[in-house]
Amino acid sequence: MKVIHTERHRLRASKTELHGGQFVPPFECPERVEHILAELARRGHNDVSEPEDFGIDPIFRVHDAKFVEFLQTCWTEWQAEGFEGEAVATTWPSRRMTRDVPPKNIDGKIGYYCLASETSISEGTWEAAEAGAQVALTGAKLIQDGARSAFSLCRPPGHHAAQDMFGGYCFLNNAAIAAQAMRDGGAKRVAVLDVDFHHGNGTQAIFYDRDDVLFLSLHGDPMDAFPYFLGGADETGEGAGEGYNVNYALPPGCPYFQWAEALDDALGKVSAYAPDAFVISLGVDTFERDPISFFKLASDDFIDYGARIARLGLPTLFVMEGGYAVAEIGVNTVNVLEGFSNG
Ligand code: SP5
Ligand code: ZN
Repeated sequence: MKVIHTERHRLRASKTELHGGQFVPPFECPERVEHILAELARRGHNDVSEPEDFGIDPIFRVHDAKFVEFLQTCWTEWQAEGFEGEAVATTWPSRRMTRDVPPKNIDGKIGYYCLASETSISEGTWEAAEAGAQVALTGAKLIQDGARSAFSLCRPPGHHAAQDMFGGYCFLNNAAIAAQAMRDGGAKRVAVLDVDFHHGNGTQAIFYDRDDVLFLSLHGDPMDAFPYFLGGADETGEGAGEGYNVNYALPPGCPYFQWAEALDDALGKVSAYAPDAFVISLGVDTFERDPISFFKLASDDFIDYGARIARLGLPTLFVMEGGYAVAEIGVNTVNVLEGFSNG
């Protein structure tokens, strides 16, 4: 399977994450990619290439122009304000504060565009996120050109980012940008299946009123897990998109057999939809020893579910999302890809 990767992911290297009331080193760190690359090499997957540059237009197909401009200028404006730490939101347009106008001041503007303050913005964040989107777009192009599968090794991840919101370690929605590019490149229908532990709230929001992109997500029940405010089974789409959004909210301690039951149900819906292309938002934070998640998948389970995905026989793009058990992230990720390729 072709792998797309760029070292520019390293430009995303914030020093802080607000976690349990303290600033800690971020769970979402450059070492994650190092472990995945090392495991790919160890198991003979040497077809690794650099992304092409598709420019900014395919990003604007998914994200609002003002939001993109905010991401591009946030760090400079934050420093100009005289702040010494990394850029962290502290004030939001919450309930009964919904004037819906982005403030001029960066301290207000970051809150306007932020969905979770664990994610700090720092030097290089925009550049890394932009490069990650190109990694996703390059994978989409490979699929459009006839590849059976490809792996876009995106970092930072993307599935929490919506049209005009960042957070949950995400800035640009790589999977959504890839899916939209496939549509623009001639695919009539695209299915996006999100197997990251967390609900793909951004991808859901982007495609919620559309029937040309089916979105399905398996995740920790939002009553118990981040992002808390979206991801219920009752969210089924709206307008033309009614029936084209499917959430599987799973309980704390969820074992593989129960997760796989949800997966099989989701794959049945994808098959019935008969998409021209399939995008997998691949987070491996479903792993039993993930430090911030609560599912109980073992490393071998990742091989099994990769094979189940392969049985649909669809052109499939894997887009990297989360996974924070850093020592095991390579094994778990490559297990999915090999399960798919051998399945
Ligand atoms: C892409 C992705 O996986 N983003 C995840 C962002 C999660 N950020 C907030 C995590 C809060 C976790 N609280 C866990 C408590 C563990 N005991
Ligand atoms: Zn996640």
